[in-house]
Amino acid sequence: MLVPKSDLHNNRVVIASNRLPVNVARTGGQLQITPSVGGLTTGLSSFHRCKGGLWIGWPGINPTSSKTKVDLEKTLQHDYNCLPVYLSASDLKKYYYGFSNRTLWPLFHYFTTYCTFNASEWETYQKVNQMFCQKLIDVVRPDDIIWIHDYHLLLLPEMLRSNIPDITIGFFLHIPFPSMEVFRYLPWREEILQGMLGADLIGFHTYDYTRHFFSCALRILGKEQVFGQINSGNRMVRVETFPMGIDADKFSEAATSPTVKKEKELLQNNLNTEKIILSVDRLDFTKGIPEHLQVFERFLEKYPEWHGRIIYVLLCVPSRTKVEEYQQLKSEIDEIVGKINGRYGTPGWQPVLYIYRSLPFEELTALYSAADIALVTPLRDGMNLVAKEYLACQSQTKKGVLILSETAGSAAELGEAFIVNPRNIEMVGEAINHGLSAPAEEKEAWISLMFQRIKTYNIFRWAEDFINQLAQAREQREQSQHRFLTKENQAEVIESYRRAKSRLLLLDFDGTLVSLKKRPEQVRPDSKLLKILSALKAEPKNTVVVISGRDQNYLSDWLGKTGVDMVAEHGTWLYESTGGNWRLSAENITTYWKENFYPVLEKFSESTPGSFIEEKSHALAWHYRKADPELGQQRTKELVDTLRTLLSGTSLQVLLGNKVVEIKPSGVNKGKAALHWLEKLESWDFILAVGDDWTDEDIFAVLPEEAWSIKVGFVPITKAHYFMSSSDEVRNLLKSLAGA
Ligand code: ADQ
Repeated sequence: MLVPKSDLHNNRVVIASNRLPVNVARTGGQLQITPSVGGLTTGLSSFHRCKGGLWIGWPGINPTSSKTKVDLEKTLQHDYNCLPVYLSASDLKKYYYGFSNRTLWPLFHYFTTYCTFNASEWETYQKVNQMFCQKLIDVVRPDDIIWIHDYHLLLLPEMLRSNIPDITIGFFLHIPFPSMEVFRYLPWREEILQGMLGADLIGFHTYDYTRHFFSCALRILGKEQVFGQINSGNRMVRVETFPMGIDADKFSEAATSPTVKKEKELLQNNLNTEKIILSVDRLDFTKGIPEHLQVFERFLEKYPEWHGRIIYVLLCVPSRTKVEEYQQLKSEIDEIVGKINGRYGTPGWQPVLYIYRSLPFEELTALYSAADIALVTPLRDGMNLVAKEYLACQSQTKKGVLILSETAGSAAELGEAFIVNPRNIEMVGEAINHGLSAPAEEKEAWISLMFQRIKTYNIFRWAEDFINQLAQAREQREQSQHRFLTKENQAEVIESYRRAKSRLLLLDFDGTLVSLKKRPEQVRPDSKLLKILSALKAEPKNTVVVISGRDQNYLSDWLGKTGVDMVAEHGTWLYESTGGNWRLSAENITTYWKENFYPVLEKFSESTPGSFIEEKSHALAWHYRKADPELGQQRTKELVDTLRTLLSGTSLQVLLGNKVVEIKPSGVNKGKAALHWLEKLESWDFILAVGDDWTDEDIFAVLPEEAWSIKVGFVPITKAHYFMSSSDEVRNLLKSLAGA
């Protein structure tokens, strides 16, 4: 693992999220500032308070008078380190209630039938992301760390990157990243992925979300991940899993504080019950609140011995109250609560205590510490911090039981909880019953183990971990940026070419002189390229060699007229213009083996639609460029495993190229071929080697230190000294050399 040279811990962190950690509302003509609710802000606020920095986002209000706006901005900045982005009612309607909460939120939580796909809302979503971008551009300093949060701002990383290319950007998604099969519904899926890839580091709560993101990047953008990184133009983007924590000590200490103890006593006296079950949720369809109630109703039906002895406290905080589905959900919940209380309640016992508001911290922690069972069973949840907050509040008494949904991100960390399928009403009811009778020592053991984990990987460790990884990503980007061939470097190349008396140019073909196409047979060198190659060849001081994986016929047909030297089939065949004939690079190269291996490749082709075999004179290649990318990767692993076993003890080797697996005689590679020319002179005055593929690494490996070696496209590991972005850039450089 790379150790960051530049530690980012002293740099200012600028957080950007839809909502600020405080909410501004007008009550009785006065502006009231209160903490915002919701997992993102409650979690991150502790970090922000401790770290300082700046937080930009929507304050919850759009004052009409510009003086109020300015005054509020001053107060927010001075007292809370916050900077407001004011949004108009129409922007909010389309960007927040619309695209964010009626498209992205339901889609990412697998509620596809709730999704609307509206082009005008999408436009506003882009516009608001642009507004956040402008706000950041106005205030950021070059050394700032920009930390963008959540699904409202998925386009912001790339927008900011294109305006400030060198800025350090982290992005964290607080909700699930859905599987490819669901994500692909989104009409603007490419734009969303590209938007996220503007960051240096992208973080998700669980490995499943990370896996889904990789799969979408591969299938939708054709971008493969290599060691957890995705190539995005001239940069690598890291993608990592960071399960978000809470300020565990704050909750744990609060639970035993005198104020909270008093609150708890008051609560217990008022409720006057043997056992308490508690749910704490934002009122949202993903949280499965009607299902919680169904579970409790079924529990009462199945276990009548608990009648009059247990109360279910259902605490819901109002959320997105302007969205129709949320209003309907609220009515549904009201109705079910009424039904259960009507059916089972008695003059002295009300089974469900339903609270529909945000509670102050002390009351919330009192409830957490009084509850015997926390029913945390969302239908789908990115992480769910309530589960962790409950455990922290139980860390002293250790009397509680956590029932946790398998579809909440936190289930990946909290394995000692009763993990349930939230839609299986019987299963959850039984878990409640077991939880109520669980032996004290078992409960103690479970809570101790889980609390230890959330105490260690708390919100501060989580943020530190993210910032550390971001520092490494930035370091890597800076190092790699230095290796892109700048204008000055190009001038040096041209100058050293000009001065040289003997020059060797070793050039790969596909992806280097011409850009890659889905069907290799469609690639034809155009007249401009042929002109450049002819001009370079015509210069007597030059030796120009095109080193390719293609066969001799293709190269002769298309490049023969330029007079350049050529290498076909990755070094099997050599052609020197002085000799005028193709010849094998070594005498002992055989072909009899092909008939044994062809059936093996045939089997893989049959089971991988879209893949095909190419038979070369001395090699067999299995191409999967047109196959399903994930299946292609999987089959490649299987094929390589199979071939490695079959090839051991033979004089053959397996070569992995760009979406191709090739079997060929061992000892033949582009590097060996390059040596043939390199060794022609004791020392060349000027050597240039350019290639884009793994197979070109063999050329870079045999070059003397002073050679100019250029990799086309960015990869984290290469033996080449420099990078160029595209084959167009390579051609421009060659054109300049030809003219020099
Ligand atoms: P949320 O969907 O808001 O967060 P969650 O993680 O459970 O979900 O956080 C809810 C927060 O609101 C908790 O801190 C809780 O204490 C607080 N809260 C809930 N009801 C309350 C009430 N009545 N009074 C006071 N406070 C209340 C999103 C994602 C989650 C992810 C978080 C953090 O949907 O999956 O865990 O972000 O990344």
